[in-house]
Amino acid sequence: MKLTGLLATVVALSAASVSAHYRFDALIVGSSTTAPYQYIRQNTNYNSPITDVTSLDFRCNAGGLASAAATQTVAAAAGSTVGFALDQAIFHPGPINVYMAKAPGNVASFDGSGNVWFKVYEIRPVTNGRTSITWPADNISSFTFQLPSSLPSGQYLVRVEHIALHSASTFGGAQFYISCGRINVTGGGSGNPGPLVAIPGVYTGREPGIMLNIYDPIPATYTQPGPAVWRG
Ligand SMILES: *[C@@H]1O[C@H](CO)[C@@H](O)[C@H](O)[C@H]1NC(C)=O
Ligand SMILES: *[C@@H]1O[C@H](CO)[C@@H](O)[C@H](O)[C@H]1NC(C)=O
Ligand SMILES: [Cu+2]
Repeated sequence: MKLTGLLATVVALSAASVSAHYRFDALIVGSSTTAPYQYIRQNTNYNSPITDVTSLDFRCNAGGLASAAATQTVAAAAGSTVGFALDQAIFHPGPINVYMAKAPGNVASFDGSGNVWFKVYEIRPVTNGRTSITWPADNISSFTFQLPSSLPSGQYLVRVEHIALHSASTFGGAQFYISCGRINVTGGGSGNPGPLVAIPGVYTGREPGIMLNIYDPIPATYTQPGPAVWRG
């Protein structure tokens, strides 16, 4: 009995530590951090990472399409500052990409399928001729960026991915930490965001910035995965 109880505790504790990954759980609008999962679609996998870039879960994380109805939409003016906050600091090395997709109607019923996603922001590593590679996203608990002022008004999904690269030297080794939020862009312009990609579809998993060894040898350069950032 005692041993079984102890084993159960050990199993529960190790499950807890496996599940204790950082999550992008809140949107930042202007200078306010919103409540966890108020405007972010809740996932159901305790944020064990997504590693299959062709999976539907790659779009908005496991459960992220099903939780659409429970999520609210926050207003943010084109040209204003938005961002993501995490429940704990990022603790794996890797870059960040943020994509947005405009819903044809109400974002509450938008599943983000099709060639609808453009990149709006990225955080790249800093390389130094094979002597070092550092990751500005390491250890951060939030980040913000500016929405282009020519971004058209309307309702959008905004999707963040942190690509953890500590075991990325083999296919499928990169770990994606993903969340989708909902923003109603107001006061927008007549820009034409692009290039547009599908998610999943944007990556094969064999990109030089997804399947690589970041330790030995230290990469001389790094190729950020995905399309160029649309700057409006
Ligand atoms: C991360 O941040 C914490 C708290 O500010 C600090 O103690 C720690 O040294 C930082 N770690 C890295 C790798 O920068
Ligand atoms: C989005 O903003 C527009 C303009 O303020 C407003 O009319 C509309 O009701 C908003 N929609 C949502 C879903 O918040
Ligand atoms: Cu991990």
